[in-house]
Amino acid sequence: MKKILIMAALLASLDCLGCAAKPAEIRIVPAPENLETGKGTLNLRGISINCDPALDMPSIRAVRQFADRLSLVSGRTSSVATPIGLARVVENGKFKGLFFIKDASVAPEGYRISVTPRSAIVRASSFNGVLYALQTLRQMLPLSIYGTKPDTDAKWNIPCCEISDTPRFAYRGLMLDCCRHFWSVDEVKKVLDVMAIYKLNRLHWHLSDDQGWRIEIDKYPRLTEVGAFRNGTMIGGDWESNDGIRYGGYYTKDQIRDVIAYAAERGITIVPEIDLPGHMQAALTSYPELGCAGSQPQPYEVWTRWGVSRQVLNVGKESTMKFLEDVLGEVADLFPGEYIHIGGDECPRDEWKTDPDCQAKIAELGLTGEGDISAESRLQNYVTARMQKFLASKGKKIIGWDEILEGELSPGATVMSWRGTAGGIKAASMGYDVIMAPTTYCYIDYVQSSDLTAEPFSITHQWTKGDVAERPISLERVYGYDPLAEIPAGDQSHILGVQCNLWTEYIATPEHLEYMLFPRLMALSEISWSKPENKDFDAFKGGLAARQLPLLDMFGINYRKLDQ
Ligand code: TNX
Repeated sequence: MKKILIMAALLASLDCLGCAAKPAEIRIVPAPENLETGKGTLNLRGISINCDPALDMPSIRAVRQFADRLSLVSGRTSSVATPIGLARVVENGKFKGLFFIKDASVAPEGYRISVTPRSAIVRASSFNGVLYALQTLRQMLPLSIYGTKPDTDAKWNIPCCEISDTPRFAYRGLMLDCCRHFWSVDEVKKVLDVMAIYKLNRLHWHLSDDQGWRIEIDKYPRLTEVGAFRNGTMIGGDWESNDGIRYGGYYTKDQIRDVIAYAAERGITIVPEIDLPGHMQAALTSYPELGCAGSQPQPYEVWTRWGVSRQVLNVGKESTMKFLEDVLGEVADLFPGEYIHIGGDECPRDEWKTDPDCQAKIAELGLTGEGDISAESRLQNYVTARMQKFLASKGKKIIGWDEILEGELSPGATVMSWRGTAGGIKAASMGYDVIMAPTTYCYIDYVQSSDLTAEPFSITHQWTKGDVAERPISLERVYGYDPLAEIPAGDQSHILGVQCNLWTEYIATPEHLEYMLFPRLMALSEISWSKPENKDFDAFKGGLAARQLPLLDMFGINYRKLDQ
């Protein structure tokens, strides 16, 4: 791609960009694979829109929504027709208008846009491809295309250009921790809205943890009656404190179905996570019989502090396995995606060492320790393998945090590399699929600049002595990550993609959540979608200032200001 900056003199009249005097530069985020601009523009105001009837209904619906919005904001109606034989008509090149054509030769999720002064032709093979073409078109239009008020002063032109675009990775994800702090359905939808604009396609929804169980499970009502609420929360970084305020919440199955459908309309698949067999204190509080003998302290309580709880599931009991299969069964029935995340991280195995059921299970399975891998560690392998097999019977594949790689892991599991990149590199070399989400680049709960005095209290403040953070996860740091760096060429096909994780121990309000998400989410968009040769931090940052951050302002979304 020669240049991804579109000199859009046509946008010069846009008041909301505050740049009426000089031509605005727009830079599509994420940077497309190929974009060549030509001479002239095409006016979309009142343009007739034609959709290939071979496109699926969701695609046609998405085009209609675009047309309705364009009609509203531009003040002239654009109607959508679905004439038979459209593809052939377009081949003749004689017609005026905006055309959406199904073209099987376009890569999955990819799209092509060809704009002349008479017509714009969009080609895609899939629903996501159509959505992404529409997102790119929006980014070429005045900002008011995202609004709901007529902006008849604006020029509804797009530049003549040729775009062909495909994502670098199939998995472009964000993890949202709804356990440490709970985020309403509306807040989750707000995040999905922005993810869709930036062509992200997976929301990893962290739904269970020590500090709260967030998903309704019919067979185990106490998970939400009891496990969804804690009696207070530690204050700031003080481990011994407790604000004494009951805190919690959960999603009903109907709410979850609503979020799944909302995400699907935006091309986003939800990956639900039930974190097991550690991070289970909320479940243990709901059903203490799932715990280990002698577990202390008693009674169990939904945790009011952060950190790694030593109280874990008693996986030696068959009844615990049944609990897990029942829960995962309901989760699998609810979520249509192919992956269920089963956690697996940070499971201290001390309780298993003295629990008679766990020791009996270890003996029954003939598990022995070897080198770094203890018999208890192998017991966790057994749990992972059983859940993997159970979920396979429901047509689902598992993802686990990189701890699942310790010991033995059955083929077909996907490893999410979080403790740096080493786990991902190793897993890929062993033939497992991998999603890269290393703390070193992708942990957006970490602070965004080294000056801790200038940032809201975060997990970095908690763990750093003094006022200077050594390795902030700045916008530039996220942007600079290449998920394929260090991966030998032969293993690269196993890297499904990349994800940023937003853990929320120290994030209690939507404003703070948004501050941590943006604009780092746009950097994630670019590292997951764009080819490295098309990345350019300065141009990206310029585009944020000129266009993407004003868009967040328009939506009333908070974000961290750019460093000068
Ligand atoms: C580690 S990442 C965790 C989380 C914490 C996070 C804080 C992972 C699999 N486990 O439980 O919230 O660190 O950054």
